[in-house]
Amino acid sequence: MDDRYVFELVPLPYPYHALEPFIDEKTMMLHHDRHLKTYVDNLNKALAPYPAYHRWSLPMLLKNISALPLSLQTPVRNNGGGVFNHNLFFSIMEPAHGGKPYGNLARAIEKYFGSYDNFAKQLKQSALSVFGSGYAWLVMDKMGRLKMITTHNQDTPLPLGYCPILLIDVWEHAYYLKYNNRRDEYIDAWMNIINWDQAEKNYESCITYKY
Ligand code: MN3
Repeated sequence: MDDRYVFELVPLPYPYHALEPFIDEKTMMLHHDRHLKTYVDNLNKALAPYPAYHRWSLPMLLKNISALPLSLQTPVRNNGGGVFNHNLFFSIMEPAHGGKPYGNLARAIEKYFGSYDNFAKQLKQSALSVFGSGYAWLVMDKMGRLKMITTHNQDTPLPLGYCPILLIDVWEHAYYLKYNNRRDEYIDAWMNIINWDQAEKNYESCITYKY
């Protein structure tokens, strides 16, 4: 995948039904084929008249949002953020097999959160605390420390200087069909389908490249 204009709809890395029973097939179809596709299309539309930014990667655009022309800032923030967040979100899930963090990330989670159970509890609290639409994140700060943060709408942690490791989407479109207003049940279910291999890779690349 080329991470520059013209952006493409990245295929889901598993079938739509692969996350059942935790996330239903219909939600995954709508979430990927409609919601993400709309962000991709609108990001391309917004960037089309600005060839100067066609060589910028998506993380570059998002990290340097305040350096963009004013008329580009909101569309990139909303649609560029929508593309970045969803590609990361879909890649950080996988069919459940009872996985837990391992390796360097597991050691870092123990160091900064005490234990996996405590980490899971805090992530749930964080995700419940998002008012309206947004995300709860596990990120690495510039000192290499793990932190939990929340963002609203399609904002990303990149302008804040954080490197993303994993995130949970708590927009209603992520869970409403199956869980209705029961966000807490969705979060509990979601903890079963975290792709810890990918989370470990993200952590390693945060350490190597920083953002
Ligand atoms: Mn979403």
